[in-house]
Amino acid sequence: MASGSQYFNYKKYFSFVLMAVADANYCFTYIDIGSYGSSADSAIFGNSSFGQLLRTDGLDLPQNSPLPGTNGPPLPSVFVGDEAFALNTHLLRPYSGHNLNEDKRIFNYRLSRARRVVECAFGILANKWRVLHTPIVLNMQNAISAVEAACALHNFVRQRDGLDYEEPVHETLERAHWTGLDILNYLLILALVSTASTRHSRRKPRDGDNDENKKLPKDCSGIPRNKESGVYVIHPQEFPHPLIVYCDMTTHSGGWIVIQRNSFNSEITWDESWTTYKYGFGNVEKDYWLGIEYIHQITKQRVYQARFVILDNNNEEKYADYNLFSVEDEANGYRLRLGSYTGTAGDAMSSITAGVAHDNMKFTVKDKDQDTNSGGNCATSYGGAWWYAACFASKLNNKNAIHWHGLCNGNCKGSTVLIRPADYCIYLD
Ligand SMILES: [Ca+2]
Repeated sequence: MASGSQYFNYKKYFSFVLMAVADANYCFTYIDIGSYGSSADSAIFGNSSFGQLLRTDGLDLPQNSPLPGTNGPPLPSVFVGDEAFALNTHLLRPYSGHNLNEDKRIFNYRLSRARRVVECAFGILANKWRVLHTPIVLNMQNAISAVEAACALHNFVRQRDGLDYEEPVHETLERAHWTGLDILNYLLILALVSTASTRHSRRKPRDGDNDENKKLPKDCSGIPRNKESGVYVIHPQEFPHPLIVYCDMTTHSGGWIVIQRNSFNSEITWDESWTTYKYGFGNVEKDYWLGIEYIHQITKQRVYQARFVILDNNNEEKYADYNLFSVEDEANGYRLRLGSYTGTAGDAMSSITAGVAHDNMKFTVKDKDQDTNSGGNCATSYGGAWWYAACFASKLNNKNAIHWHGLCNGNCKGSTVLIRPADYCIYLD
């Protein structure tokens, strides 16, 4: 055994750290491997050749240039990293601490979304070379070589075969999931974004291969039914880019996209602006809002159904199914269109007292009043954003004020909103 005691980490396993930079195509452009598992995150980065080159401006980064589609000032290319990194001209990290103001919260959401590329790269890597899911029964030097080889093979396969969409990509940074894995600590994660990311060569198209993303499913109903729930990449028809979503593959035969998830004492405030509600926020693995524009883009592809899952104030799960669900475009205020109700939660979306039903309502946010309340803005009065009428029988986008008429009165414990194609075949069990 060549491994020294410094590889012996606090978990009492022999471990080492893989730190990587990934580009926008999920390929690794730099890896640093073999740092002691007992080292602090920031020390590993600082001691790596990459960290030193970044500090001394020795990396061959592209010239400063305006952001695409703007005449704005030239900006530097940046790497995005997590809290372990120190801020640098070429490195963006999240704001830390609680009680951040709106601008800082939005920045953190956007940064988190950008960082997801490298999280996905790790997910694709570990799902293809599944030895990385388990303790590696090799001496330390050979284990390091095996991981280096897996990273090189990952790039090789990525450039030729593209993304295997059939594998979930969520088991990456959630180290709690990795109970069997202590050889690798995915501690330090960076993704190269901005103009530098476009320099990577893409694979050559093959005959009959017109669209690099043609393998991506249009929604979670395109994921094979035997796959587990988790984070997947989908690409709605006619939409310019893929989306990262959570697919629920178990509830009532699966195939659902989670478009909203909220829980008691949520980490997010839900008190966001129109633009933020438009493009989404939160953590796709925890509480999040997918984005009303994306929900529209998904539901315009075909006919969808929805399930609203509500945890009442006793933590009992109830549901409301609507056999049709669509959201109109922004010009029409993202108006909600629902079909008929069945379920156990009660119909708090449509067949309820006139004036508070949400079916056929536009989407209202604190800075965009599209409700039917002539006396003011329901979102300003009651928080969050919803298909407010004058004002509500349900509201799910609130911190610790989740409401579903007849079930829980602002004290529901959680909610999840699921959508899938209306003609999705269910198992009879
Ligand atoms: Ca109003």
